[in-house]
Amino acid sequence: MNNLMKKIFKGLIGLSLILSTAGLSVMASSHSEAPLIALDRFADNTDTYAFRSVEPGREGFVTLIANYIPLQEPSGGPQWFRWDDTVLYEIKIDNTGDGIEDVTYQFQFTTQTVNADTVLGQSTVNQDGVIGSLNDPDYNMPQTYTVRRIDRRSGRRGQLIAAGLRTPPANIGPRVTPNYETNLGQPAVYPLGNGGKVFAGTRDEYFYIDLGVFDALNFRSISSTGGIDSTKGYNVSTIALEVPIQELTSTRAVPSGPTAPDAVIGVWATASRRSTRVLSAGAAAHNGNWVQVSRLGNPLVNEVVIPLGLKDAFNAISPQIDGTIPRVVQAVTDPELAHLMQAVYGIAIPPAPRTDLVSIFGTGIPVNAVTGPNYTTFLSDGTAHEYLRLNVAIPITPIASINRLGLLGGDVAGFPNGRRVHDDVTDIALRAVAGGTPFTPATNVAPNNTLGDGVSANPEGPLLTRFPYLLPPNQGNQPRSSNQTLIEGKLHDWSKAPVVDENGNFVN
Ligand SMILES: [Ca+2]
Ligand SMILES: [Ca+2]
Ligand SMILES: [Ca+2]
Repeated sequence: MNNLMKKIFKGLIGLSLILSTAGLSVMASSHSEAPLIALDRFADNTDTYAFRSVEPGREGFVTLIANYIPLQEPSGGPQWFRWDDTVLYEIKIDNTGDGIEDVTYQFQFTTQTVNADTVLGQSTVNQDGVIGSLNDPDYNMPQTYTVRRIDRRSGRRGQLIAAGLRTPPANIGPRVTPNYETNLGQPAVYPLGNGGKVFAGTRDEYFYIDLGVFDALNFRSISSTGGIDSTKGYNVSTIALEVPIQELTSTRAVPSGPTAPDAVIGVWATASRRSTRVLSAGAAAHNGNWVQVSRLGNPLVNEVVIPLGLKDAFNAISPQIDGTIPRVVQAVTDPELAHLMQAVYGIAIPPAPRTDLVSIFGTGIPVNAVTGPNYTTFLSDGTAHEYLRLNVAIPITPIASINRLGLLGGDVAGFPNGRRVHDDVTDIALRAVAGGTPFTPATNVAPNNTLGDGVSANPEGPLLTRFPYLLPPNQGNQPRSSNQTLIEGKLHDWSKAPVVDENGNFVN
């Protein structure tokens, strides 16, 4: 443990002892106020991403992606999935290390109804029954949204940076939504006044994982192949935002280099609901203050690190107070998952306290001998705050050279430097928790450093090479349960990995 890490760790423990009473009261109030997010999927964060844009020519921008509403069955009509008009969706950036957001982007949606006198929902036959564009009258329940930017230093005043933007409908099928990506997907990418872009709509779930992890680590495989993607064929709702680097840093400038004091930003996403919902016959009124019900920074933290009794509370709190809750700190310094790995796989794990994990998830990685003088993700006021940390001065890795294992694969532009959509965070997290990294040399041996869930690619195909990167949504007329389905006139065998082109058309 170097001196800096010692100091941070002492700070964590000290704070947690002093403030343990405050931590407990947070738990109690959240138990009585926060709904269980599993019962509230329209406000459920699934993944958060933050990376310097890898689309050619866009290195001066950061792409922020917040996904919500998990495991969407593409054929779930006639309403399909849409954004919840009563939820406040937000992406937050801390650039000073205190765990408090300095820049916030807010997204709010409004659903219109063109023709209420139809048995159908999102689409109907108002004209010819084909939704050929975002403004087509057959798009019967279009949603529009606003984007607001709040800057803490300018007095928390919200600035409206876009309004009236239409979201695309669901990918209903080739009859109602033909040429989906050309007609509806790409037209829903809007330019912003700051030179950036924004998109909000349904996409293919790119977070591939074999959910055998929840069956006591009962993976079909514990390496890079041999698993089955549990999210195959499902969609997710994506907010993607691209903004200039200088809009996010503490100096409001492009940092001079990776070790400059303004080079690292912290990123997380949240969902909030009004505190009161009043039901009456056929209607619901939403009033009161916004209450945060979901939060997501680093992947898999709330799933596999935070203990069950704290999961709802963790969803409701700000990163500002993470380090003040002893049980949250302990969950990271001595994670249960590591002990489970030790028992199931019979492997040695690093001893607690896991300062390696505290730095990855809670404080950022300081400059060190392993990653060299030009690498750091450190951003902390001395206390742990859990969110993604992106060093915006580390150069991008061109798409063709990206390694899915990020830093562990020698690709310093990837996780845990922010999180790219390309990063296989399941394998990275399994190896990190098992101590299979250069930060814990004694356990950086097989199988600790070769662990994986057996899924290393998205079965629907590789990412787009342009914003919003995620693939078009899977079509509603292809039930995901059957092994052989007719897709755009061709019999498709789901047991083989399908490949789609950038228009969402299957090419095999
Ligand atoms: Ca801050
Ligand atoms: Ca997928
Ligand atoms: Ca994997």
